[in-house]
Amino acid sequence: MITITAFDRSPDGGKGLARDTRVRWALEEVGQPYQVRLVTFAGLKQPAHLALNPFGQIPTLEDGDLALFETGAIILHLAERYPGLLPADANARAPATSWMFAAVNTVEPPILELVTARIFEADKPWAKERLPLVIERVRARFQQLSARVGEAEWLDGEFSAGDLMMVHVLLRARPSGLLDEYPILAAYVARGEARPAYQRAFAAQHAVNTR
Ligand code: GTB
Repeated sequence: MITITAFDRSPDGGKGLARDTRVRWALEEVGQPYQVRLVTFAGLKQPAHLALNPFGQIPTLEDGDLALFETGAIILHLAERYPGLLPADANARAPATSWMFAAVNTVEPPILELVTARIFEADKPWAKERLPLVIERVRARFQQLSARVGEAEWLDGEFSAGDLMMVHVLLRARPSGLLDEYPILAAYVARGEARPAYQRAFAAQHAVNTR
């Protein structure tokens, strides 16, 4: 049985924004049952968890002999091992993995900066000057991504691990209101959230975080 780790209690209270949600979603898409080991913030920095993730973070995934960290690696592993998240043809797989990397490497960084600026640095004397710069960097990426999505349902043909990653990355920007400035992206995210696999993943993490 696959085991993942998640926050014992996510700071978002179950809104699905912590990264275990994207791994739960991938597991639901490929139809693999899994169990969850909940870890406290103190537990993340203990040797047992550091052996799984040297950075002391969730999520991790254990599958047989494998112990993985980093959601990109975890979801790529699931997508390669189990059908449902990548096309069978190798040439068609490559663009989907491009989108996975684009999500975590190109779109997620400015969103994380935004979260940092809005929440963790909000009390700094320079926060008011920095925030507009960070917002503009998010808008630039959203403009580019929105132009690419256009009228398409998904990023490149069928729904793939690239869409799963991108939708979950974008969700983190929703509380700021910036996502809703881009109706194409807001609709794209809503299509992801409407998937039954996402609904099951969301419900599972919500149950943990509202218990
Ligand atoms: N690059 C890594 C990956 O993709 O797996 C990043 C993993 C990561 O940032 N994990 C976070 C963590 O363990 C949880 S998701 N943090 C604890 C620590 O570093 O000590 C980040 C997160 C946390 C909370 C919310 N929230 O409450 O809304 C959203 C996202």
